[in-house]
Amino acid sequence: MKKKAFITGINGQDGSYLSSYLVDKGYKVYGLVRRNSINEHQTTRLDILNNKIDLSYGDLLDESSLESKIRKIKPDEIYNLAAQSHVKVSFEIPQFTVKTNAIGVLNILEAYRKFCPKSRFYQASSSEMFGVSVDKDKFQRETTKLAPNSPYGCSKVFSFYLTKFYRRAYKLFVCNGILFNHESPFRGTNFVTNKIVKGAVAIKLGLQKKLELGNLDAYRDWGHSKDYVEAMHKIINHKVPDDFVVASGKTYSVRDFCNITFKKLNLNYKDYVVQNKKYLRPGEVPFLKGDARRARKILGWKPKYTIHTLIDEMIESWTKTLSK
Ligand code: NAP
Ligand code: F7E
Repeated sequence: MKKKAFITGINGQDGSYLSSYLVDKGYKVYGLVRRNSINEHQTTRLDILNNKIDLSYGDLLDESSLESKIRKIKPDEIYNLAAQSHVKVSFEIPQFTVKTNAIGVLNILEAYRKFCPKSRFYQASSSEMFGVSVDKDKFQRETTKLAPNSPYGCSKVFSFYLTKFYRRAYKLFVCNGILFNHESPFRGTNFVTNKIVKGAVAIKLGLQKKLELGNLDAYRDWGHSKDYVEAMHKIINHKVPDDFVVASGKTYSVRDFCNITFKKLNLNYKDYVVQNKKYLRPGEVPFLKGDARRARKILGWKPKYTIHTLIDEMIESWTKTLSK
């Protein structure tokens, strides 16, 4: 019989790559989507999957929709990817962010505990939980102290500890992937990588003159979403429930990312990038670099993309879209 996976946040960046990955592996994939007033824009990232997945309406803040779906589907694996995932936006809508990313996780954990406790549960935890904390060797790893610096980071720390508690108290198969930034052509265009690549390509094509950004001196450890959803599957299929850091182990500043991207288009970023204070945050995470040695060693996870192949793919995608 086909294994069944239930994914919240299925129409987001990771949800769509994870769906393709699991469909290719022979899973029956079910997903939860929120009702949206423009129906045709809701699932564009899932277009290539046509009728191969089963979508239904629900919300992490609506317990009854979670309970009825989990009771009916009885999934083998639950991937909780739904979140208000934008860090800057979390300063503007902190209550909604915390309700979704913290209480929402409590809601789905309870539905799982009550109605499908034999299933396995993956929680999308984040390197934002480390916040301003870095080990002496300049890496963050599973043992690094958590010091979040945004409402988003705080909400993810709550759900991280909550899932660990459900594992300990109720002996459930609950695991966390502590994922560092991962990007793709499917990334929302208000996240910095896709904003930079889209802007640089638009400038190259003569469609835009300047690119406004915030803090150019923050460092991030960027990977590709395709590699990271593979890690999610390995984490949930490990023999014991555990928590793993997933990262490339390399770090670049936002300025470096601009430099690399514009250079690939034979442009100098200094001629086009301007700073606008409106993109600065009340709290910043200045430096992220993950040590994913445990995931590599124990799970055999190995990313295929580098920052260069990631940017090349994003440039190709935006060139196609903007040249139409
Ligand atoms: P994303 O593209 O923003 O997708 C988030 C998804 O969650 C969307 O499908 C969104 O639906 C859904 N959602 C938001 N609020 C919801 C609610 N109340 N009920 C049900 N669904 C809701 O994010 P992503 O990049 O794929 O990230 C997936 C998960 O990994 C998130 O939990 C994120 O916090 C976490 N994470 C991401 C990264 C990263 O670098 N990408 C790193 C670490 C952790 P709508 O389309 O209707 O808004
Ligand atoms: O910002 C700086 C900004 O919004 C990266 C989410 O997936 O990864 C993501 O969170 C850096 C920050 O991602 C602009 O200040 C400069 O230092 O692309 P971002 P993020 O905040 O790191 C973590 C791991 C998650 O879990 C989150 O869900 O870039 N930056 N100028 C800018 N950022 C944005 N968005 N826009 C700018 O104009």
